[in-house]
Amino acid sequence: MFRFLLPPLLLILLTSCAIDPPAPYGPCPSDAQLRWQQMEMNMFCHFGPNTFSGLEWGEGTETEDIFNPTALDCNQWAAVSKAAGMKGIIITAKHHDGFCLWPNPASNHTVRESNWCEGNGDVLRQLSDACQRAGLKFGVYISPWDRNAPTYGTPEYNETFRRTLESALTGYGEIFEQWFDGANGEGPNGRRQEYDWTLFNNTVARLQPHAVVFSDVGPGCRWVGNEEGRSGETCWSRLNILGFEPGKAPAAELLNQGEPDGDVWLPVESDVSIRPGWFYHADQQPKTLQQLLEIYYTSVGRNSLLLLNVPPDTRGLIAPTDSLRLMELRAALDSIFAHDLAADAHVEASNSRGANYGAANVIDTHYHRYWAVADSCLSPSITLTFNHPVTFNRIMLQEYIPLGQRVAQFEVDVLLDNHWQLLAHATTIGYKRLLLTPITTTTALRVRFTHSLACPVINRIALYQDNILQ
Ligand code: FUL
Repeated sequence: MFRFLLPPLLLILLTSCAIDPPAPYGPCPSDAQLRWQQMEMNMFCHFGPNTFSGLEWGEGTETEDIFNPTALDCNQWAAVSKAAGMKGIIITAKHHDGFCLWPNPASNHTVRESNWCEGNGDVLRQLSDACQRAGLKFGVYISPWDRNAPTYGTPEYNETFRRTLESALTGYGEIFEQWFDGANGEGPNGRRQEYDWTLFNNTVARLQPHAVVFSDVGPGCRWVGNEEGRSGETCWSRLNILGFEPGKAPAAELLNQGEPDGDVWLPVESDVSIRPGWFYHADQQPKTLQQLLEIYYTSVGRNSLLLLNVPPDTRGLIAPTDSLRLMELRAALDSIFAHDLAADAHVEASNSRGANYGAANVIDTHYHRYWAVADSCLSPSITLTFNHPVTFNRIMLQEYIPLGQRVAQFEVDVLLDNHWQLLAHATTIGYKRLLLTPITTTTALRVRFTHSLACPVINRIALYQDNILQ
């Protein structure tokens, strides 16, 4: 009889000894938001009548035939994006001019009405297929502002837009992100539209439950507040959104920095173009490698996802200047981040929650292993000691955001001539924080968490050397 009771008893004893993980703090990311944040860098493609007219905001009066790419090849977009290390592509399926890059049954201003491919072309089909083949995720920008739709400015338009969403979100497989622009100008008859955001968001949620919805205020992720790829030095993935909507958003600074007590989890997306314009213009040049690296540090390195726009040209191809620049960026990022100089450090912390939550987890690359401390410990420190002097100028820290964002302030010291010296200080960490420091050689590095909203939960600390952007 005891023989049978023993195993369950042991199990109960063992589980009661296991230490609980820290309880989630505040709003936390959904699975879809976490997967989205882990993508880190995606490609935006602005493509449509503006590519051919040279405008940035088409009038909506352009003839459909203006859309006439001579050598469209979405496999080339996907190949470039993949080789650059992007994880997904978002295309302007409909920009403000109203032209649809797919034969949208809710519109008469689409590829179907053009001579391109004798009216049988479908850019969304080509791109979604290309993404699937390349192992990339696929997303759509669909502008609610429409300078062509005859019903724009009347309640009927909301229904037209719902049907537009329905068509784009059902015919092309899984959509990882729905991009809603906040722009709300005049329609063809000079009227503005009262958007039914509840209807729009519900439609996306119903048809693509895993899609992250971008707008000024989400609900999936938020605009960074500028078009320069610059997230706040302090950047909380939380925001108070009550009373706001796309186009009627909180101040840019608030979008940029978020709020530690925000009522929802709303991570930041930094959208920026590789060129001065969003659409391709033959007389414009892509940003330099240095500029792109800076953008990487101020977006991905500041708790944001980077959505880098690379506009295809009038042939329907990514220009060689741009793909070359992207390959340079990839090579630079690989050379900087391929080798974690702290990977074999000896790690000790002032506090640990116990087994499974040890300090050494910060050099473990498994995402779900993290260092955690006792609930009451709000300002712990952690020390990494190296066998040999290590030379670096970049520090990467990651908070384990599935349990919320907690760290509000921290300082980094290095051991120089047997004395701890302050090297860097910063505020938030979030999903990922990259600190740029002067080139430093040391045998030990210490991070002191000086202000946290709840006990810090850290899943990674790494050191790198960047010889490109000093
Ligand atoms: C803005 C639009 O007005 C621009 O044309 C572009 O699409 C950019 C990404 O969003 O609000």
